[in-house]
Amino acid sequence: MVTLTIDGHRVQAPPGSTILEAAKGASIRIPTLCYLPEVQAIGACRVCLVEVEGNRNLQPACVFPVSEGMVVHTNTPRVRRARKFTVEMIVSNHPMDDCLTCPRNQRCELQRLADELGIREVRFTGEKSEGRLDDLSPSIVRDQSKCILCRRCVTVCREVQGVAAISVQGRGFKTRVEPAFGQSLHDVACALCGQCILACPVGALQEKENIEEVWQAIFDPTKFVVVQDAPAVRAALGEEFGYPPGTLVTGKMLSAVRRLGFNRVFDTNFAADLTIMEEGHELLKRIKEGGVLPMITSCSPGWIKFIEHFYPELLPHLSTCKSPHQMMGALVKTYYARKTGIDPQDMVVVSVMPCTAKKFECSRPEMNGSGYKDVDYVLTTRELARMIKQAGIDFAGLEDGYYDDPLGEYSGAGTIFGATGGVMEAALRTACEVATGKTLENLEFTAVRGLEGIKEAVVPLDGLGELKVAVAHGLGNARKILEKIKNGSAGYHFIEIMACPGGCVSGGGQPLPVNNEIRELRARALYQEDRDLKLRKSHENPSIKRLYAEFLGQPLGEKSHHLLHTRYTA
Ligand code: HC0
Ligand code: SF4
Repeated sequence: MVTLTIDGHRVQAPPGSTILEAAKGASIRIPTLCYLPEVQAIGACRVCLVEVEGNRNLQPACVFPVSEGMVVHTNTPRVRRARKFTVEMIVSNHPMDDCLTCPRNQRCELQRLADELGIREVRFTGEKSEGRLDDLSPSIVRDQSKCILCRRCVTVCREVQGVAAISVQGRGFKTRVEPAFGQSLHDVACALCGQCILACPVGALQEKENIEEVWQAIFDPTKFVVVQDAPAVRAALGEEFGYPPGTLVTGKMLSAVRRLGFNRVFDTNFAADLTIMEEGHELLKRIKEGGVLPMITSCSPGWIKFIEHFYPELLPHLSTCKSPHQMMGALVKTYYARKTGIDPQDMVVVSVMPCTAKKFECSRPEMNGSGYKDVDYVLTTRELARMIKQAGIDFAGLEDGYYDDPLGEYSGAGTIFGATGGVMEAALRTACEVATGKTLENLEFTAVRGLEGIKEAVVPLDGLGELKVAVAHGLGNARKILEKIKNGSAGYHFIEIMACPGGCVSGGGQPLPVNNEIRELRARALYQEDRDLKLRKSHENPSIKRLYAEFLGQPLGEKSHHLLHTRYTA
């Protein structure tokens, strides 16, 4: 360990740590702006400047390494002046008239910094950067006028997602972060994953809101409005209401959506169980009949958009299953409509998702198996929280609510879909039992859990050989696996790919902030729910069995083919 002194306190830190990390360990908070934990430390914004004895210039704490005997001061008049000046300059070029109407109002890192540094006036006026609003994509709105050029979004998009849809263009007051040639995000190879939104410290990147359309549907007496919520929403929604990350708020969420005025509340987890039935059988069929292998999961629409843009030649590897919430939409407007006699034309299906790409997915032409738009609107977890606040609902005071039949019963396998490796684990629980006809002794496939970028496992199929599987999360890791498939070195049968690092628990529509610690806490909540449930395998879900008996017939049957499967052709 290295011993140093920070603000008069003796601090120990592992060799190679930065001053910022060492200070954090000693409960000293150094402000940052361009710094993005686990991804970017470039020392560019100069907000984390500190005095290091023996150095004439102030040094950026996020990149400056600790050394034995070092003496650091984080709160001197010189440091305070320098930080304040930097933030004042940024604020002077920011459209402050927009703060009250900005979706990041009260959650903005620049606002917080200006407050913490005691900025009470803006001394610098003059030329300002010009900003353009790009709201052409169905998922993401970019408001260039609010961008502070911290480059966090650029780094995440390029380094983590391996997409590089946005970059720094121009110089001086004409410097802009945007797609090449000033194009819209809608027109470039953007996955719409929303990871750039999570990285943005201000309101320059946001989801495209659909809140008003949903309120209109709710208040329209001629509409029957159904809501479904994704597995990962319940593990994060509470954070918007002050609960610690990793608090499961399923019960309160259900009461809240009912109070908002939705007519029925169904669970995407149910549809996740259904996906496993279809996908598990598809995998076994491909193995038996010599179909295209490895088969890759198809439930993350950011991932679908990525493969369409960058590896269209590998599209036949995708499972033909639609994503669970799209399956749910198709079932609500057919199976449930028939059961209840409600005209599907009068139905509005709303999905609450941790995902921004799902807003794009629901408007794809493939997604109308019911003869109507299967899912009408997608709200992010953040948008649901906004609606709950707009309606004046005291979230913490709510009793636990319930899901409606017949599309609300779910297994633990459906729940864990929300964490990276969860779809794989759920599929293995079913595929192993269906293939061997034997009951699994250990349901927990821990090799596919956790935040390692690419995970692999070999699962014995009791006398029938073995299943080789891999799991990747984050599009940068997806690219590595796809390259292996292309060069023939991927000997897998089945691969799970999720666009977002950590899986849906840290999708682009989830509450802020997101980091690895929070990813783990949210995932842990889902694994805990799985452990607490009696029903832990998709194929044992009684409502799924009833759905097949009453309506679908069998997995991969004619009706399933029509409603639940599609082929992406780019
Ligand atoms: Fe996911 Fe899903 S698990 S993509 O990650 O498959 O968004 O939570 O809803 O549809 O179920 C997101 C999360 C879903 C879907 C499910 C899948
Ligand atoms: Fe990059 Fe994803 Fe943002 Fe598109 S949505 S710009 S792919 S980070």
